[in-house]
Amino acid sequence: MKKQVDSFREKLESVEHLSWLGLFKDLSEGTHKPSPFYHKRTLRKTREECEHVREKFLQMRFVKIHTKMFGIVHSYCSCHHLCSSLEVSEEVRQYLKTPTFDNWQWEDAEIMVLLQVMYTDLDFIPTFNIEPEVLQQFLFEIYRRYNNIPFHNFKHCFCVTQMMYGLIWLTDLRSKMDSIDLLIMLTSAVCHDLDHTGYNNAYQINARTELALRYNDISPLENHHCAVAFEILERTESNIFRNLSMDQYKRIREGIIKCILATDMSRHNEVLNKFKSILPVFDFTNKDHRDVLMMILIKVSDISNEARPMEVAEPWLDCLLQEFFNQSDVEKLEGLPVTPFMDRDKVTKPSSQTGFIRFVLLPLFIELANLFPCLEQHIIHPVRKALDYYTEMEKALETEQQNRAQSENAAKSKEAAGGRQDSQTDAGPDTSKPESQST
Ligand code: LUO
Ligand code: ZN
Repeated sequence: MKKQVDSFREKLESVEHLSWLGLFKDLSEGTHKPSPFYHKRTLRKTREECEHVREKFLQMRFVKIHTKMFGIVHSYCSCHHLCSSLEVSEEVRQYLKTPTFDNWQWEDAEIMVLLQVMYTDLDFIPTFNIEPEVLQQFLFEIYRRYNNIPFHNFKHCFCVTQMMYGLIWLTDLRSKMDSIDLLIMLTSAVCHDLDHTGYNNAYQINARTELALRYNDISPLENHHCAVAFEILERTESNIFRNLSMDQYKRIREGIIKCILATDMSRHNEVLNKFKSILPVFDFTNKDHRDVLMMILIKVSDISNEARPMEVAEPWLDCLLQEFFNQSDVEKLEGLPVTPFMDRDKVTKPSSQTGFIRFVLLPLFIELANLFPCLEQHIIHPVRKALDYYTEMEKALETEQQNRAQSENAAKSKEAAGGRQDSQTDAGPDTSKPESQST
Protein backbone atom coordinates (compact mmCIF):
# COMPACT_ATOMS: atom_id res chain seq x y z
CA MET A 1 0.00 0.00 0.00
CA LYS A 2 2.84 2.35 1.00
CA LYS A 3 4.50 1.70 -2.38
CA GLN A 4 1.25 2.60 -4.14
CA VAL A 5 0.87 5.82 -2.17
CA ASP A 6 4.50 6.76 -2.85
CA SER A 7 4.17 6.15 -6.59
CA PHE A 8 0.92 8.14 -6.62
CA ARG A 9 2.55 11.03 -4.74
CA GLU A 10 5.51 10.93 -7.14
CA LYS A 11 3.06 11.07 -10.07
CA LEU A 12 1.33 14.01 -8.37
CA GLU A 13 4.64 15.83 -7.94
CA SER A 14 5.50 15.13 -11.56
CA VAL A 15 2.49 17.12 -12.75
CA GLU A 16 3.62 20.22 -10.89
CA HIS A 17 3.57 21.94 -14.29
CA LEU A 18 -0.22 21.74 -14.09
CA SER A 19 0.05 24.43 -11.42
CA TRP A 20 0.13 27.05 -14.19
CA LEU A 21 -3.44 25.98 -14.84
CA GLY A 22 -4.24 26.84 -11.25
CA LEU A 23 -5.82 23.41 -11.13
CA PHE A 24 -7.64 22.99 -7.88
CA LYS A 25 -6.30 19.48 -7.27
CA ASP A 26 -6.80 18.74 -3.63
CA LEU A 27 -6.62 14.99 -4.15
CA SER A 28 -5.66 14.29 -0.55
CA GLU A 29 -9.29 14.00 0.56
CA GLY A 30 -10.56 10.78 -0.99
CA THR A 31 -14.14 12.06 -1.03
CA HIS A 32 -13.34 15.38 -2.75
CA LYS A 33 -14.74 15.22 -6.31
CA PRO A 34 -11.96 16.99 -8.26
CA SER A 35 -13.26 19.86 -10.34
CA PRO A 36 -11.87 19.81 -13.91
CA PHE A 37 -12.26 23.51 -14.28
CA TYR A 38 -9.07 25.39 -13.83
CA HIS A 39 -9.20 27.44 -10.70
CA LYS A 40 -11.17 30.63 -11.38
CA ARG A 41 -8.06 32.59 -10.40
CA THR A 42 -5.96 31.70 -13.48
CA LEU A 43 -8.40 30.44 -16.11
CA ARG A 44 -10.69 33.48 -16.33
CA LYS A 45 -9.22 36.80 -17.35
CA THR A 46 -8.42 39.19 -14.51
CA ARG A 47 -10.15 42.55 -14.27
CA GLU A 48 -6.86 44.41 -14.85
CA GLU A 49 -6.12 42.38 -17.97
CA CYS A 50 -9.58 43.15 -19.37
CA GLU A 51 -9.43 46.87 -18.55
CA HIS A 52 -5.96 47.16 -20.16
CA VAL A 53 -7.10 45.51 -23.41
CA ARG A 54 -10.35 47.52 -23.41
CA GLU A 55 -8.40 50.79 -23.14
CA LYS A 56 -6.12 49.82 -26.04
CA PHE A 57 -9.07 48.60 -28.14
CA LEU A 58 -11.12 51.78 -27.69
CA GLN A 59 -8.08 54.02 -28.14
CA MET A 60 -7.39 52.21 -31.45
CA ARG A 61 -9.89 54.57 -33.08
CA PHE A 62 -7.03 57.07 -33.19
CA VAL A 63 -4.46 54.63 -34.52
CA LYS A 64 -3.91 54.01 -38.23
CA ILE A 65 -2.98 50.32 -38.51
CA HIS A 66 -1.13 49.41 -41.66
CA THR A 67 1.68 47.09 -42.63
CA LYS A 68 4.73 48.43 -44.45
CA MET A 69 6.77 45.63 -46.11
CA PHE A 70 5.62 43.15 -43.43
CA GLY A 71 6.58 45.41 -40.56
CA ILE A 72 3.51 46.74 -38.74
CA VAL A 73 3.79 50.48 -38.36
CA HIS A 74 1.37 52.20 -36.03
CA SER A 75 0.96 55.85 -36.89
CA TYR A 76 -1.42 58.21 -35.19
CA CYS A 77 -3.85 59.76 -37.66
CA SER A 78 -4.05 63.56 -37.59
CA CYS A 79 -7.57 63.81 -36.21
CA HIS A 80 -7.53 63.43 -32.45
CA HIS A 81 -11.27 63.86 -32.04
CA LEU A 82 -13.45 60.77 -31.69
CA CYS A 83 -13.43 59.33 -35.22
CA SER A 84 -16.05 56.61 -35.52
CA SER A 85 -14.75 55.17 -38.80
CA LEU A 86 -11.85 52.87 -38.07
CA GLU A 87 -8.50 53.70 -39.65
CA VAL A 88 -7.15 50.41 -41.07
CA SER A 89 -5.05 50.54 -44.24
CA GLU A 90 -6.19 48.98 -47.50
CA GLU A 91 -3.27 46.49 -47.40
CA VAL A 92 -4.43 45.10 -44.04
CA ARG A 93 -8.05 44.94 -45.27
CA GLN A 94 -7.02 42.86 -48.30
CA TYR A 95 -4.56 40.70 -46.30
CA LEU A 96 -7.36 39.98 -43.80
CA LYS A 97 -9.39 38.26 -46.57
CA THR A 98 -6.69 35.66 -47.28
CA PRO A 99 -6.00 32.28 -45.57
CA THR A 100 -2.33 33.27 -45.28
CA PHE A 101 -3.10 35.81 -42.56
CA ASP A 102 -0.63 35.42 -39.68
CA ASN A 103 -2.46 35.81 -36.35
CA TRP A 104 0.80 35.62 -34.33
CA GLN A 105 1.79 39.16 -35.41
CA TRP A 106 -1.18 40.80 -33.67
CA GLU A 107 -2.02 41.40 -30.03
CA ASP A 108 -5.51 40.93 -28.64
CA ALA A 109 -6.56 44.61 -28.79
CA GLU A 110 -5.58 44.77 -32.48
CA ILE A 111 -7.38 41.49 -33.16
CA MET A 112 -10.56 43.05 -31.75
CA VAL A 113 -10.13 45.92 -34.22
CA LEU A 114 -9.69 43.41 -37.06
CA LEU A 115 -12.88 41.59 -36.02
CA GLN A 116 -14.68 44.94 -36.15
CA VAL A 117 -13.26 45.50 -39.67
CA MET A 118 -14.79 42.16 -40.76
CA TYR A 119 -18.29 43.25 -39.68
CA THR A 120 -17.71 46.63 -41.36
CA ASP A 121 -16.34 45.34 -44.67
CA LEU A 122 -19.22 42.87 -45.05
CA ASP A 123 -21.57 45.90 -44.78
CA PHE A 124 -23.27 44.49 -41.68
CA ILE A 125 -23.26 47.88 -39.91
CA PRO A 126 -25.74 49.63 -42.23
CA THR A 127 -27.53 46.41 -43.31
CA PHE A 128 -28.39 45.40 -39.73
CA ASN A 129 -28.25 48.86 -38.19
CA ILE A 130 -25.49 47.88 -35.77
CA GLU A 131 -24.19 50.81 -33.68
CA PRO A 132 -20.34 50.80 -33.55
CA GLU A 133 -20.22 51.15 -29.74
CA VAL A 134 -22.53 48.11 -29.38
CA LEU A 135 -20.28 46.08 -31.71
CA GLN A 136 -17.25 47.17 -29.65
CA GLN A 137 -18.95 46.15 -26.38
CA PHE A 138 -19.97 42.81 -27.98
CA LEU A 139 -16.39 42.13 -29.12
CA PHE A 140 -15.03 43.14 -25.73
CA GLU A 141 -17.42 40.70 -23.97
CA ILE A 142 -16.33 37.97 -26.45
CA TYR A 143 -12.68 38.69 -25.63
CA ARG A 144 -13.47 38.56 -21.88
CA ARG A 145 -15.29 35.21 -22.05
CA TYR A 146 -12.52 33.31 -23.87
CA ASN A 147 -10.09 31.79 -21.35
CA ASN A 148 -6.30 31.83 -20.98
CA ILE A 149 -5.66 28.23 -22.10
CA PRO A 150 -3.14 26.97 -24.70
CA PHE A 151 -5.40 26.35 -27.71
CA HIS A 152 -9.11 27.18 -27.32
CA ASN A 153 -8.45 30.86 -26.52
CA PHE A 154 -9.31 34.24 -28.06
CA LYS A 155 -6.65 33.84 -30.78
CA HIS A 156 -8.29 30.56 -31.87
CA CYS A 157 -11.64 32.41 -32.01
CA PHE A 158 -9.96 34.99 -34.28
CA CYS A 159 -8.34 32.33 -36.53
CA VAL A 160 -11.64 30.53 -37.06
CA THR A 161 -13.47 33.81 -37.74
CA GLN A 162 -10.72 35.05 -40.07
CA MET A 163 -10.79 31.76 -42.04
CA MET A 164 -14.60 32.01 -42.28
CA TYR A 165 -14.19 35.63 -43.47
CA GLY A 166 -11.59 34.52 -46.05
CA LEU A 167 -13.87 31.71 -47.33
CA ILE A 168 -16.77 34.17 -47.72
CA TRP A 169 -14.62 36.36 -50.01
CA LEU A 170 -12.79 33.49 -51.80
CA THR A 171 -16.05 31.73 -52.75
CA ASP A 172 -17.85 35.03 -53.45
CA LEU A 173 -20.56 33.85 -51.03
CA ARG A 174 -22.05 37.37 -50.90
CA SER A 175 -23.43 36.79 -54.38
CA LYS A 176 -24.93 33.39 -53.44
CA MET A 177 -26.30 33.83 -49.89
CA ASP A 178 -28.31 36.45 -47.99
CA SER A 179 -26.41 38.83 -45.74
CA ILE A 180 -28.27 37.40 -42.74
CA ASP A 181 -26.70 33.95 -43.39
CA LEU A 182 -23.26 35.57 -43.64
CA LEU A 183 -23.94 37.39 -40.35
CA ILE A 184 -24.89 34.04 -38.77
CA MET A 185 -21.69 32.40 -40.06
CA LEU A 186 -19.34 35.16 -38.90
CA THR A 187 -21.00 35.54 -35.48
CA SER A 188 -21.08 31.75 -34.96
CA ALA A 189 -17.33 31.62 -35.65
CA VAL A 190 -16.70 34.44 -33.16
CA CYS A 191 -18.75 32.66 -30.46
CA HIS A 192 -18.10 28.99 -31.26
CA ASP A 193 -15.69 28.13 -28.36
CA LEU A 194 -16.74 30.70 -25.72
CA ASP A 195 -15.61 29.83 -22.17
CA HIS A 196 -13.86 26.62 -23.31
CA THR A 197 -12.04 25.21 -20.28
CA GLY A 198 -9.43 23.12 -22.14
CA TYR A 199 -11.19 19.80 -21.49
CA ASN A 200 -13.11 18.13 -24.33
CA ASN A 201 -16.54 16.46 -24.22
CA ALA A 202 -15.11 13.00 -23.48
CA TYR A 203 -13.61 14.43 -20.29
CA GLN A 204 -16.78 16.35 -19.34
CA ILE A 205 -18.82 13.14 -19.70
CA ASN A 206 -16.34 10.75 -18.01
CA ALA A 207 -15.70 13.14 -15.12
CA ARG A 208 -19.43 13.90 -14.82
CA THR A 209 -18.78 17.65 -14.68
CA GLU A 210 -21.41 20.37 -14.17
CA LEU A 211 -21.66 20.85 -17.95
CA ALA A 212 -22.19 17.13 -18.62
CA LEU A 213 -24.88 17.10 -15.95
CA ARG A 214 -26.55 20.26 -17.26
CA TYR A 215 -26.60 19.07 -20.90
CA ASN A 216 -27.18 15.35 -20.28
CA ASP A 217 -23.89 14.42 -22.05
CA ILE A 218 -25.21 15.89 -25.34
CA SER A 219 -22.42 18.08 -26.79
CA PRO A 220 -21.93 19.69 -23.37
CA LEU A 221 -19.16 22.05 -24.51
CA GLU A 222 -20.89 23.24 -27.71
CA ASN A 223 -24.17 23.78 -25.84
CA HIS A 224 -22.25 25.85 -23.28
CA HIS A 225 -20.42 27.94 -25.92
CA CYS A 226 -23.79 28.74 -27.51
CA ALA A 227 -25.49 29.55 -24.20
CA VAL A 228 -22.68 31.98 -23.26
CA ALA A 229 -23.04 33.64 -26.69
CA PHE A 230 -26.71 34.36 -26.05
CA GLU A 231 -26.02 35.52 -22.48
CA ILE A 232 -23.85 38.20 -24.09
CA LEU A 233 -26.47 38.95 -26.77
CA GLU A 234 -29.24 39.24 -24.17
CA ARG A 235 -27.57 42.34 -22.73
CA THR A 236 -28.69 45.50 -24.56
CA GLU A 237 -25.26 47.15 -24.46
CA SER A 238 -23.68 44.18 -26.32
CA ASN A 239 -26.66 42.96 -28.36
CA ILE A 240 -25.53 43.64 -31.95
CA PHE A 241 -28.95 42.33 -33.14
CA ARG A 242 -30.99 44.73 -31.00
CA ASN A 243 -32.24 46.77 -33.97
CA LEU A 244 -33.53 43.74 -35.90
CA SER A 245 -37.10 42.44 -36.12
CA MET A 246 -38.22 39.48 -34.01
CA ASP A 247 -38.31 37.27 -37.13
CA GLN A 248 -34.76 38.24 -38.09
CA TYR A 249 -33.58 37.63 -34.47
CA LYS A 250 -35.29 34.19 -34.41
CA ARG A 251 -33.68 33.22 -37.73
CA ILE A 252 -30.24 34.36 -36.54
CA ARG A 253 -30.60 32.54 -33.20
CA GLU A 254 -31.65 29.31 -34.97
CA GLY A 255 -28.72 29.60 -37.39
CA ILE A 256 -26.09 30.31 -34.71
CA ILE A 257 -27.31 27.38 -32.58
CA LYS A 258 -27.12 25.04 -35.61
CA CYS A 259 -23.62 26.21 -36.56
CA ILE A 260 -22.06 26.13 -33.08
CA LEU A 261 -23.54 22.70 -32.24
CA ALA A 262 -22.18 21.39 -35.57
CA THR A 263 -18.59 22.00 -34.38
CA ASP A 264 -18.82 18.94 -32.08
CA MET A 265 -16.31 16.61 -33.79
CA SER A 266 -18.24 13.54 -32.65
CA ARG A 267 -20.85 14.60 -35.26
CA HIS A 268 -18.18 14.99 -37.98
CA ASN A 269 -19.36 12.08 -40.15
CA GLU A 270 -23.05 12.90 -39.66
CA VAL A 271 -22.61 16.46 -41.00
CA LEU A 272 -20.15 15.50 -43.75
CA ASN A 273 -22.39 12.67 -45.04
CA LYS A 274 -25.41 15.00 -45.13
CA PHE A 275 -23.37 17.45 -47.23
CA LYS A 276 -22.13 14.64 -49.52
CA SER A 277 -25.72 13.49 -50.10
CA ILE A 278 -27.00 16.93 -51.23
CA LEU A 279 -23.88 17.98 -53.16
CA PRO A 280 -24.93 16.52 -56.56
CA VAL A 281 -28.16 18.53 -56.40
CA PHE A 282 -26.98 21.49 -54.32
CA ASP A 283 -29.43 24.39 -54.56
CA PHE A 284 -28.63 27.77 -52.95
CA THR A 285 -32.35 28.62 -52.91
CA ASN A 286 -33.02 25.56 -50.71
CA LYS A 287 -32.79 26.55 -46.99
CA ASP A 288 -31.86 23.01 -45.84
CA HIS A 289 -28.98 22.99 -48.33
CA ARG A 290 -27.78 26.42 -47.14
CA ASP A 291 -28.00 25.27 -43.49
CA VAL A 292 -25.77 22.24 -44.15
CA LEU A 293 -23.31 24.38 -46.11
CA MET A 294 -23.07 26.85 -43.20
CA MET A 295 -22.33 23.94 -40.83
CA ILE A 296 -19.63 22.63 -43.18
CA LEU A 297 -18.07 26.10 -43.48
CA ILE A 298 -17.76 26.59 -39.73
CA LYS A 299 -16.39 23.05 -39.35
CA VAL A 300 -13.81 23.74 -42.06
CA SER A 301 -12.86 27.05 -40.45
CA ASP A 302 -12.61 25.45 -37.00
CA ILE A 303 -10.00 22.80 -37.91
CA SER A 304 -8.25 24.62 -40.78
CA ASN A 305 -4.92 25.54 -39.14
CA GLU A 306 -3.00 23.27 -41.54
CA ALA A 307 -4.33 25.27 -44.51
CA ARG A 308 -2.22 28.18 -43.31
CA PRO A 309 1.51 28.74 -43.94
CA MET A 310 3.66 26.31 -41.93
CA GLU A 311 5.11 29.06 -39.70
CA VAL A 312 1.54 30.03 -38.75
CA ALA A 313 0.14 26.48 -38.42
CA GLU A 314 2.93 24.68 -36.55
CA PRO A 315 2.73 26.76 -33.34
CA TRP A 316 -0.99 25.95 -33.24
CA LEU A 317 -0.23 22.23 -33.16
CA ASP A 318 2.14 22.80 -30.21
CA CYS A 319 -0.64 24.69 -28.41
CA LEU A 320 -3.18 21.96 -29.21
CA LEU A 321 -0.94 19.16 -27.96
CA GLN A 322 -0.15 21.15 -24.81
CA GLU A 323 -3.88 21.40 -24.07
CA PHE A 324 -4.46 17.72 -24.96
CA PHE A 325 -1.53 16.58 -22.79
CA ASN A 326 -2.77 18.66 -19.84
CA GLN A 327 -6.11 16.90 -20.16
CA SER A 328 -4.62 13.40 -20.38
CA ASP A 329 -2.35 14.13 -17.38
CA VAL A 330 -5.43 15.00 -15.33
CA GLU A 331 -7.33 11.95 -16.67
CA LYS A 332 -4.45 9.71 -15.54
CA LEU A 333 -4.46 11.38 -12.12
CA GLU A 334 -8.18 10.89 -11.78
CA GLY A 335 -8.19 7.34 -13.14
CA LEU A 336 -10.38 8.34 -16.10
CA PRO A 337 -10.10 6.89 -19.65
CA VAL A 338 -7.35 8.58 -21.68
CA THR A 339 -7.93 9.36 -25.38
CA PRO A 340 -4.96 7.80 -27.27
CA PHE A 341 -4.13 10.83 -29.46
CA MET A 342 -3.99 12.96 -26.31
CA ASP A 343 -1.57 10.77 -24.39
CA ARG A 344 1.89 12.39 -24.15
CA ASP A 345 3.40 8.88 -23.86
CA LYS A 346 1.84 7.79 -27.17
CA VAL A 347 1.61 10.84 -29.44
CA THR A 348 4.26 12.53 -31.58
CA LYS A 349 3.50 15.69 -33.55
CA PRO A 350 3.84 14.04 -36.99
CA SER A 351 1.91 10.91 -36.04
CA SER A 352 -1.05 12.95 -34.76
CA GLN A 353 -1.09 15.14 -37.86
CA THR A 354 -0.62 12.68 -40.76
CA GLY A 355 -3.66 10.67 -39.67
CA PHE A 356 -5.75 13.75 -38.98
CA ILE A 357 -4.89 15.41 -42.31
CA ARG A 358 -5.38 12.22 -44.34
CA PHE A 359 -8.60 10.94 -42.75
CA VAL A 360 -10.32 14.06 -41.37
CA LEU A 361 -9.05 17.27 -42.99
CA LEU A 362 -8.57 16.36 -46.69
CA PRO A 363 -11.86 14.43 -47.12
CA LEU A 364 -13.74 17.41 -45.63
CA PHE A 365 -11.93 20.06 -47.69
CA ILE A 366 -12.16 18.02 -50.93
CA GLU A 367 -15.93 17.75 -50.46
CA LEU A 368 -16.24 21.54 -50.04
CA ALA A 369 -13.96 22.11 -53.06
CA ASN A 370 -16.50 20.12 -55.13
CA LEU A 371 -18.82 23.08 -54.62
CA PHE A 372 -16.12 25.80 -54.80
CA PRO A 373 -13.27 24.61 -57.10
CA CYS A 374 -11.14 27.70 -56.31
CA LEU A 375 -10.50 26.23 -52.82
CA GLU A 376 -8.29 23.58 -54.45
CA GLN A 377 -5.40 26.03 -54.80
CA HIS A 378 -6.09 28.27 -51.77
CA ILE A 379 -6.88 25.61 -49.13
CA ILE A 380 -6.22 22.07 -50.33
CA HIS A 381 -2.81 22.72 -51.86
CA PRO A 382 -1.30 24.06 -48.58
CA VAL A 383 -2.85 21.12 -46.67
CA ARG A 384 -1.22 18.61 -49.05
CA LYS A 385 2.11 20.40 -48.47
CA ALA A 386 1.54 20.10 -44.71
CA LEU A 387 0.85 16.36 -45.14
CA ASP A 388 4.15 15.95 -47.03
CA TYR A 389 5.96 17.92 -44.32
CA TYR A 390 4.61 15.75 -41.46
CA THR A 391 5.08 12.51 -43.46
CA GLU A 392 8.75 13.42 -43.98
CA MET A 393 9.06 14.29 -40.28
CA GLU A 394 7.39 10.96 -39.35
CA LYS A 395 9.88 9.03 -41.55
CA ALA A 396 12.85 10.95 -40.13
CA LEU A 397 11.62 10.21 -36.61
CA GLU A 398 11.20 6.49 -37.40
CA THR A 399 14.69 6.25 -38.90
CA GLU A 400 16.15 8.04 -35.89
CA GLN A 401 14.33 5.66 -33.54
CA GLN A 402 15.58 2.61 -35.52
CA ASN A 403 19.17 3.90 -35.47
CA ARG A 404 18.94 4.54 -31.73
CA ALA A 405 17.51 1.05 -31.14
CA GLN A 406 20.28 -0.54 -33.24
CA SER A 407 23.04 1.34 -31.41
CA GLU A 408 21.48 0.41 -28.04
CA ASN A 409 21.35 -3.30 -29.06
CA ALA A 410 24.95 -3.13 -30.29
CA ALA A 411 26.04 -1.58 -26.99
CA LYS A 412 24.10 -4.24 -25.01
CA SER A 413 25.62 -7.19 -26.95
CA LYS A 414 29.13 -5.64 -26.66
CA GLU A 415 28.57 -5.24 -22.92
CA ALA A 416 27.30 -8.82 -22.64
CA ALA A 417 30.32 -10.12 -24.65
CA GLY A 418 32.64 -8.02 -22.51
CA GLY A 419 30.92 -9.42 -19.42
CA ARG A 420 31.36 -13.02 -20.67
CA GLN A 421 35.08 -12.22 -21.37
CA ASP A 422 35.53 -10.99 -17.75
CA SER A 423 33.75 -13.99 -16.26
CA GLN A 424 36.21 -16.35 -18.08
CA THR A 425 39.31 -14.55 -16.76
CA ASP A 426 37.78 -14.33 -13.25
CA ALA A 427 36.76 -17.98 -13.02
CA GLY A 428 40.23 -19.18 -13.95
CA PRO A 429 40.64 -21.58 -16.91
CA ASP A 430 38.26 -21.41 -19.81
CA THR A 431 35.63 -23.88 -18.78
CA SER A 432 33.92 -23.65 -22.13
CA LYS A 433 36.41 -25.98 -23.82
CA PRO A 434 36.59 -29.69 -22.91
CA GLU A 435 40.06 -30.36 -21.53
CA SER A 436 41.92 -33.69 -21.33
CA GLN A 437 40.69 -35.60 -18.24
CA SER A 438 43.40 -35.74 -15.70
CA THR A 439 43.41 -39.16 -13.89
C1 LUO B 1 -10.10 17.96 -34.66
C2 LUO B 1 -10.00 18.69 -33.29
C3 LUO B 1 -10.89 18.37 -32.29
C4 LUO B 1 -10.81 19.02 -31.07
C5 LUO B 1 -9.85 19.98 -30.87
C6 LUO B 1 -8.97 20.31 -31.88
C7 LUO B 1 -9.05 19.66 -33.10
N1 LUO B 1 -8.13 20.03 -34.09
C8 LUO B 1 -7.08 19.31 -34.52
N2 LUO B 1 -6.67 18.03 -34.16
N3 LUO B 1 -8.17 21.24 -34.70
C9 LUO B 1 -7.13 21.33 -35.52
C10 LUO B 1 -6.41 20.13 -35.42
C11 LUO B 1 -5.22 19.64 -36.02
O1 LUO B 1 -4.55 20.30 -36.84
N4 LUO B 1 -4.81 18.40 -35.64
C12 LUO B 1 -5.51 17.64 -34.75
N5 LUO B 1 -4.91 16.46 -34.54
C13 LUO B 1 -5.17 15.33 -33.84
C14 LUO B 1 -4.86 15.49 -32.39
C15 LUO B 1 -6.52 14.66 -34.05
O2 LUO B 1 -6.56 13.61 -34.61
N6 LUO B 1 -7.62 15.32 -33.61
C16 LUO B 1 -8.92 14.78 -33.71
C17 LUO B 1 -9.31 13.93 -34.75
C18 LUO B 1 -10.65 13.48 -34.82
C19 LUO B 1 -11.55 13.88 -33.82
O3 LUO B 1 -12.86 13.47 -33.82
C20 LUO B 1 -13.29 12.70 -34.91
C21 LUO B 1 -11.13 14.73 -32.79
C22 LUO B 1 -9.82 15.16 -32.74
ZN1 ZN C 1 -12.80 25.75 -32.18
